[in-house]
Amino acid sequence: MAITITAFERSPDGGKGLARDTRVRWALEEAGLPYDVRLVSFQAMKEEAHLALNPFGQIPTFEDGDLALFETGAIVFYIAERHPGLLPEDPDARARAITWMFCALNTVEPPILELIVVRIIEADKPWSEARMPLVRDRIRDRLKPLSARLGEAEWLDGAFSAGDLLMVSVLLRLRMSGLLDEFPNLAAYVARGEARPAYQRAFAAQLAVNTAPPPKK
Ligand code: GTB
Repeated sequence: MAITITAFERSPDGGKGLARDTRVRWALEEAGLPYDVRLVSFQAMKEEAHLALNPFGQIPTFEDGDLALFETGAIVFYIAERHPGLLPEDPDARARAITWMFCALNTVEPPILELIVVRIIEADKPWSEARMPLVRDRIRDRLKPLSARLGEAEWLDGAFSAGDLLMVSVLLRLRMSGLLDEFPNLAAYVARGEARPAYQRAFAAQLAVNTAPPPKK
């Protein structure tokens, strides 16, 4: 039975690939797995059928036969564990790659999400402008050690892994901020991730959805 994921009927980013279904699409493409996409409106995401898949009414969700998953990190991990190409065979190298997956989502992404809160969600609040330099510095506090660890290496720990997939996906959100350009090796790392054919296919698939004429109601 084909894998089915959910994605925004229309992503607020208009197809820049920033919604989290792109991460799942990318993992599926790296693993060479075909998949179907069920597009959901903001309203449908809060209805019973979708809440049964994700109690928080969010995308992406993932269905593989009788198994239904939510949380992008868990979905990418599920794919990576069962299909070659996203996690090394060697147990220690595998554990390190998984560490980078958690690092991307738990250590690097949170301050980046704060940037989006300040820039978009709280843009009209009186404290928003004053908070921005602090938020940008907190992101730099994460990028500096990450940049130092990556050095001139191609990927974070040997061959490309699910750790790189998630880290690149997280860093991609910084593009508009200019922060990535302060760390040329990280900018090059993100560019290497984006250049992968699997990422290109994932990006094109979500772009096609978001630039298609709106469905006739
Ligand atoms: N921890 C969960 C996971 O990793 O799967 C978080 C899932 C999540 O945040 N989903 C978002 C969602 O469904 C979409 S990706 N939001 C709707 C809601 O909560 O009602 C976050 C996102 C949304 C939009 C943009 N954008 O337009 O740039 C980027 C990222």
